[in-house]
Amino acid sequence: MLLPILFYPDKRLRTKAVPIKQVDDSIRTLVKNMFETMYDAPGIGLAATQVNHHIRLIVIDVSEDQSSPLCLINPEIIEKDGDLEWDEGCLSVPNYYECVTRANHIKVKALNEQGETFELAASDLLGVCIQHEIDHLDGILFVDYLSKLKQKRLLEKTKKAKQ
Ligand code: GNR
Ligand code: NI
Repeated sequence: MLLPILFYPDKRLRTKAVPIKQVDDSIRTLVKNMFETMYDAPGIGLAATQVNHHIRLIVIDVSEDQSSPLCLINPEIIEKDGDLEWDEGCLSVPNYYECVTRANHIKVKALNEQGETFELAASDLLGVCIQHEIDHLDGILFVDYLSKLKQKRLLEKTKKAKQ
């Protein structure tokens, strides 16, 4: 089932997501629908926040052929190192791309769809994407890192597009 995506500047994108207590079938159904929505968009990541579920769950696939689905529940960055600039986009901010500086190497700890803990080392696009998605769970958008002037221009552009 495709889920509707929230668009900037929707205030619900600012909600802080709560940890998932139990990884059950209702969570697994949401994961399935989030993958479907992400692949359909198409995007390389999707946070539950973006589909108006305010729980700590993200799905990612940075491959070109949908071969590397990754689901992270209650993700936590436990190590960060180095700097990396990347031209980022967001399904909640359509047709807008800007360069953001992130950590280049991260180690993340999370639960999988079975509720088991795992750790993952990530860098480059995968690392950027994980950091972008965890930000969503904290109500943060990549545009928050841009200058006030760029944010003002984006808001004006967004208002124009709506009319
Ligand atoms: O599809 C997406 N592409 C992307 C490109 C560069 C940096 C981050 C991303 S994530 C984005 C999908 C999305 O909005 N996830 O929240
Ligand atoms: Ni996004």
